[in-house]
Amino acid sequence: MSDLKALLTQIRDTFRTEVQSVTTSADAENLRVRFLGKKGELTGVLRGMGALSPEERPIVGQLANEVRAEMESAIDATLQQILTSEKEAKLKNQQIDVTLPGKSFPTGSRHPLYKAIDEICEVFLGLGYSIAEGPEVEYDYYNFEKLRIPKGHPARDTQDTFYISENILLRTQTSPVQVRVMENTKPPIKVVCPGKVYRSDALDSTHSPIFHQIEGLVVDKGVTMGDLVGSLQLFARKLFGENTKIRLRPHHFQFTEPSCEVDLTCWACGGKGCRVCKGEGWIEVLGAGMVHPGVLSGCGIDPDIYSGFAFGIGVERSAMGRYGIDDIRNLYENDVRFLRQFK
Ligand code: 2U9
Repeated sequence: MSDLKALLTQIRDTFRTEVQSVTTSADAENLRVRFLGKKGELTGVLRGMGALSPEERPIVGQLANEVRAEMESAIDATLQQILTSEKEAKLKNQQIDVTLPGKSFPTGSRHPLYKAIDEICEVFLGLGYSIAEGPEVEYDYYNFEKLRIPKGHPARDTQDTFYISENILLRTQTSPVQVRVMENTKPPIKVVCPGKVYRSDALDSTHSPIFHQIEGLVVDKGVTMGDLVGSLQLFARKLFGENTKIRLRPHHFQFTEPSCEVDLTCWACGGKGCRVCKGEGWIEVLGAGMVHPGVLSGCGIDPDIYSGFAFGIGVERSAMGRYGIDDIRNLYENDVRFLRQFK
């Protein structure tokens, strides 16, 4: 019995020394297996207890239990300590320095032409208009015929375009969208139609074979030229500022009668005359007129009951004026050094 007691004390002393040098959770587990596992040192002693007399067994048993309890609680306490400090070390390593400068991700920006389209459409949405879109590859019928420009008419010369076939072409204006709206909608109608249009013009500093328009159309009972003037005045003030005035000059379009070109007081000098307006004080931005009765009836709307006005805004010209761009080609070359300025 005294042999076993001495062995137990020796195992305990060895354990006490070794537990001091445990530094990782893996060390602690190894120690547990070595002393308390199935083939561990303490288990070995307990097996030897079978040879003891019934009187000796409880005495050695009690000591063995004390040793086991001490080992278990020492390992648990050590493990707990290690886990806590391992967690602390991990947190320390993972510390986020919120004062570090962030990584910059290069982001693009909206193209100035589309910024201009958005701004203009936003104003008309605020005035109760809806937005309508339609195909860029269009029938001659919708692009010209329905707008009173039959084959051979001189008005076709100023809107020469690209033909896909004899009767299919790239639209020269967004007017065919309004024609489609009129065919399908009973008035009142109040729409703006933004989009790309095509004309076979040579590219120079002010012309491009692809450009953008926003056309508007209002059709209802009793719509007058006074409504047109009032609406365009409101639009000009909202987009260019409260002091902006408009001026109408007589003009001719096949699809409107009467027709006019519309000037705004120069946004740079307010009307005094400067470099931007070439000393005029006025800048031409859009064309407009009362929808020709022949166009209304051609789209199934009775001109004796309904009347309407229409207008067209050249987006490139508006954007160039607003942003001081002197060459239209800048808008299509997609040079980021140019585009970055409109961020
Ligand atoms: C329908 C009836 C009438 C649309 C209109 C203009 C006047 C106009 C130009 C502005 C600059 C073209 O891009 S631009 O060169 N447009 O002056 N457009 S009235 O009139 C319509 C449209 C559709 C059914």
